[in-house]
Amino acid sequence: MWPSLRERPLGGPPDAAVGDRAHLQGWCGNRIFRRMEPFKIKTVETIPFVTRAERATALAESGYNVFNIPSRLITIDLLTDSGTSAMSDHQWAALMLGDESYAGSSNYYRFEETVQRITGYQHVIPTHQGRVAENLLFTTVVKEGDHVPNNIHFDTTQANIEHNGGVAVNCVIDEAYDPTIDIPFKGDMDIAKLDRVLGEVGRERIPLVMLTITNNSGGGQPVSLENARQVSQWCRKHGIPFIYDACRFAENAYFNKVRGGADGEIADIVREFFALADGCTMSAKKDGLVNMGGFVALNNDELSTQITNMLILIEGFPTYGGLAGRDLEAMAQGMEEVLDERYLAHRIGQIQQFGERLCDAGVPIVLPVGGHAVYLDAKRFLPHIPQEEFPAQALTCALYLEGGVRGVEIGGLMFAIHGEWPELELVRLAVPRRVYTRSHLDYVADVCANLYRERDSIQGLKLTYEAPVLRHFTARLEPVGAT
Ligand code: P70
Repeated sequence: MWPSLRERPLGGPPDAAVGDRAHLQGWCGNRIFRRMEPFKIKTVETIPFVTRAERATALAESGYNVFNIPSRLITIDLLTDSGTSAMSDHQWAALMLGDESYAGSSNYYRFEETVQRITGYQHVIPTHQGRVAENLLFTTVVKEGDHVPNNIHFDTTQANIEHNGGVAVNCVIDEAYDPTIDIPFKGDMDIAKLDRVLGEVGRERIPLVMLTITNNSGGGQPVSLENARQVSQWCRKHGIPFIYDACRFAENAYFNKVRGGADGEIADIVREFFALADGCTMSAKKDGLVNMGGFVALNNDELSTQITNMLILIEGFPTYGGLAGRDLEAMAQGMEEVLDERYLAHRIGQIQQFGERLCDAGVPIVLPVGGHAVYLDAKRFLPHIPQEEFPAQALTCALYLEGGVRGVEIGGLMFAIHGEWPELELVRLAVPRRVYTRSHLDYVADVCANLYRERDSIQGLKLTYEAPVLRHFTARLEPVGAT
């Protein structure tokens, strides 16, 4: 039985010697202390404070879309954990090792060797971010009418598949759609759903199966090693390539260590995962701990050649792929640092604790707490707002107005694109890596709790502009009843 939020085993590094809540607590010899950041601060950035009146104006001018608000008007920015990490001193030092040769930069070779060692994949194709890796892969393998299963596709993956005439199919376990069900690996793929897709369209129409670790659209939930094995076996049986969307691979591995299913060093668990598949796309803006970067890594020679040819067309020469040499060096360093178990214990613990504070205040969130974010459940937060009036977007705007906190809607605005409304209406509060401390997140929890007490005053929204693809980035809205 998976224990309740406060009692569940969380694990920690082998030397922790503190029982089962190590990632909420610090460690030093055999004594237990409160958990602390396993780093100290070398450079600081002033946080903007703005008045409520200024925030109200900014919100109206943004078309009730927080993507349109300038960052100088944001107090705590939880829009995304992507490209927002603080780099380490070693990463900043790595930038000075930039070798900006057009061809054969030494930074590429370090990067290639690092990714090969971490993933075990032979071919390493750098891109400037994750969606380009997806674009390269899907334009190469997806044909009109093809179906691509995933646990849940993220918006850019789905859009890239559809842009190539394919159909993105979500095959996550049913439990993922109920924010109240608290099970350890809610990102797992439902193999019976894979069978169903296969039965409907046939093997030739499935160019690959993806698995997103952790499952971002479903609450940042991990995928178990056991489930990855099952997906791998299924793919091998049917001769279908298996590719990870690996943005948060290290967080996913850590969850497997503390929630059961895998033992040993994080690097070994990571290798075990990658060994089950044929390759991955990666946005290194997440677990690569850089502000820009990504890659495709693959074993298949022919596919890699095709993708590399496309890379030259749209990104650049294969040894830089849309990045400066120095960026490749920083990315290689980040890929190493993210495997540090002490860092991961801090990271996962920080978000767990943030989630606990919200639960204590009665704020409805997705359970269990995921890896990179806490997700507010807007359907339960704002039951008086019907889904057609974008409750999660209304809540996102209210959070900004209340405390200058920027989250992001993951609900109808992002995903209701073919007249079908998604099951989940969430506001994601994504935590940048190594950027905010406990007191920043305590402040956000207070803002959420205040708003929850005054939830009845929050109004729904209606669209005044939408783009044909990925509309949430540029949409404009206004409060229902405004005109
Ligand atoms: C996020 C960002 C990016 C992403 C991802 C998965 C599982 C691929 C990508 C694309 C996007 C975002 C969302 C809302 C606000 C800001 C940014 N996810 N696969 O925050 O990677 O961005 O490098 O092209 O999560 O989750 P890239």
